[in-house]
Amino acid sequence: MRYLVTSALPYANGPVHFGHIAGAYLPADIFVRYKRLRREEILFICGTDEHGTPITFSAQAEGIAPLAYADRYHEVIKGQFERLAIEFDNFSRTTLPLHHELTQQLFLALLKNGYIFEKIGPALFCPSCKKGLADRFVVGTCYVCGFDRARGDECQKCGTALDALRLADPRCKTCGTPAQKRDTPNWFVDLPKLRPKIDPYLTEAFTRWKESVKGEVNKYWTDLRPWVITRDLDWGVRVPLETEDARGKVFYVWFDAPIGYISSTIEWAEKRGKKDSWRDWWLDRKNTRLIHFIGKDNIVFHTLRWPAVLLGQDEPYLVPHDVPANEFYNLEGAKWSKGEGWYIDFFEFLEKYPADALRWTIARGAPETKDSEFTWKDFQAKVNAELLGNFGNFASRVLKFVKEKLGGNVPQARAPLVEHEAIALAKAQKAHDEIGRELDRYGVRAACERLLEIGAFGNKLLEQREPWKTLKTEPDRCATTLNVAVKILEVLSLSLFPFCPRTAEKLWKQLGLDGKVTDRAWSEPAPDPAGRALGEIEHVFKKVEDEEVAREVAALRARAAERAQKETRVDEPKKPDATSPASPATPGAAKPAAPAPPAKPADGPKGDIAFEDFAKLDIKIAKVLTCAPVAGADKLYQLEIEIEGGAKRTVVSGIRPWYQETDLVGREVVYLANLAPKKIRGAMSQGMILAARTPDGGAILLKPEKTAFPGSKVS
Ligand code: B3M
Ligand code: ZN
Repeated sequence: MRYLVTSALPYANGPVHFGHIAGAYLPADIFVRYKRLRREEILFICGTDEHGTPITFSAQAEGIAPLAYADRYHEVIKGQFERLAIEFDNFSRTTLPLHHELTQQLFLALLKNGYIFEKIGPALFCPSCKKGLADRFVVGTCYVCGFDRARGDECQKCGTALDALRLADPRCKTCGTPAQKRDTPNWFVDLPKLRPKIDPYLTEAFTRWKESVKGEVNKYWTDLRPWVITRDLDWGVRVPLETEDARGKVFYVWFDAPIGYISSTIEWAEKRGKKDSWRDWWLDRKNTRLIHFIGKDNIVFHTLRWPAVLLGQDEPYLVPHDVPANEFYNLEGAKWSKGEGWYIDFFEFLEKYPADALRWTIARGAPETKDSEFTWKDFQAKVNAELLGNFGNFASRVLKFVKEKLGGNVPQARAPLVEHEAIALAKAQKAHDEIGRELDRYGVRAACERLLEIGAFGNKLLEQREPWKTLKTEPDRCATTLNVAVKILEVLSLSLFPFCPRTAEKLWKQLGLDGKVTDRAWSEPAPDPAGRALGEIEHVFKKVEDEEVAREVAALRARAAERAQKETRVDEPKKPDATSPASPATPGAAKPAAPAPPAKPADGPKGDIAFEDFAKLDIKIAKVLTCAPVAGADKLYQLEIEIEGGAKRTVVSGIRPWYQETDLVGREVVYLANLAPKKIRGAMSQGMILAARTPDGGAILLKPEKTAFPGSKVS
């Protein structure tokens, strides 16, 4: 059997965190490594998901183009996977032209087959920004759980994939204005019409899928509705129709994203110079199984909508065979949140600790059936008691003994195996086989437990046989014990490989084995190690001390408390969280607030400043593109301005009493660009427009004397 394994395509919108890794990447990598050792034919596919509104937001906030933003995070994320030894056969991008073409082609096939219809219907619109409010451009109250800041496409509290039109109190995310409904054409996948294909597929798949996945599917399967797949946006895959209605329409990111699995495979095939070989994978239903590793918030997209898109094609595309979705993996009792300071910096972490320590900790606590979490204390326990105390201890006892007491070559088993030895070896072998069976059914956690047993059998054997005593009294016995211990250590290294590949490779070398772990197949009988010279002993893990744990936890809490404080300093008071405290809390609310940093006196002595300080101010010319009053604030305008290179920024400015909207649009202003962004009346203000004060408290905007270009530096 061949396996086409995918991990969810991460949004190129920031680095991935341990939660993502636990959900979609590490379990997949473990599975793939294991299956390769089983000599199964595998293709492991991923890439970045580069469309969608979150990326346009982030890019806008930085004043750069979405593609430039995606470029950066594509590289960052790719680097993260390399650091973690998560090795895809191909890591692609959904902004590749070949992906756009394929998406359009699959859409057209659905259209031709009658599974797509166009309909004019209401969509949300912001009267103040004068634009359509797709997905995350709108916030409102979730109709499932009541969370009052749910995003238009998905509730970040209860995880429901939402229909923005059904939100209560929808408002524009950018300016806070209540959204209006406006009729606009859109294209829908006719899921009800695809039912004759979907029903038998799901019925059959349900014989395999795990309960949590079936539960999620059931929420949508009974009440199948047409799925709207187009948006009024300028970032995404264009709808390939020449009609007036299709102008300015792109596909919803969740329509094109899973197609990225196919386009990544095509890219892989092209790189190998065998362009058409992707078809051997995607169009061979009989011999290939498609397996999607994802987090639970992605279930409906992978189990219902995506298979529907595939089933509506002419060609016999694979449909998902298994969808081993994982629950959430939190951090110290709360959800990961960069904004709220509740995160661990990935790269800093890996400066301090080996990647395999992280892989092991996450694998041990993999959120397979319920949410789990990373805690520093648990990390410490896993490293100290398991990687060091169990595996490391066993390895170093065996290797050191052979090196120091037996001349460095693995001794022959010169006496018949006594019961302890025979049992330990048989049990280790059995645990190895069980690890395989667990991994065949994606049971990473259970597999880890079997692995610990192998180390424990080894350690116990040494205690029972006490080779340090028999060394003098019964050298043949001693040799036999060590021969067996080396065999167990070899089993351990092979078993460990899917979980901690770099550590396993190091052990392999220390065991004096040639080549790589992957040269040995999972079930291949090992040759007798007798006579083999061991390699250099190398220690992989270091003890994690209590002080480190205390320091890290304190730093995490302090950062979150500081962020929470900043939040309450901005103009808008922070709304209390609407959800029950039983769910993973939001960081600011969950943690005991750290003492506030001492407040700086508002009017300190006003001394001279150094030129370096002045040079820090990034003042430049900008051009006002749009201007809109901020609802409920009679002094404020929200301006969209152009800075260098056509980049845009949003600024909230208190000049409304002195300027008409029409006075502002098109004019040049002087703009302080690197003022820390601040939330003002619900809108993020990036920087500040400079004005002179008049004696009566009014304001006069500054203006360059001659025409200057947006972005010209003021110094
Ligand atoms: N980018 C969502 C996520 O990262 C989305 C997955 C796409 S998989 C085709 O959670
Ligand atoms: Zn909700």
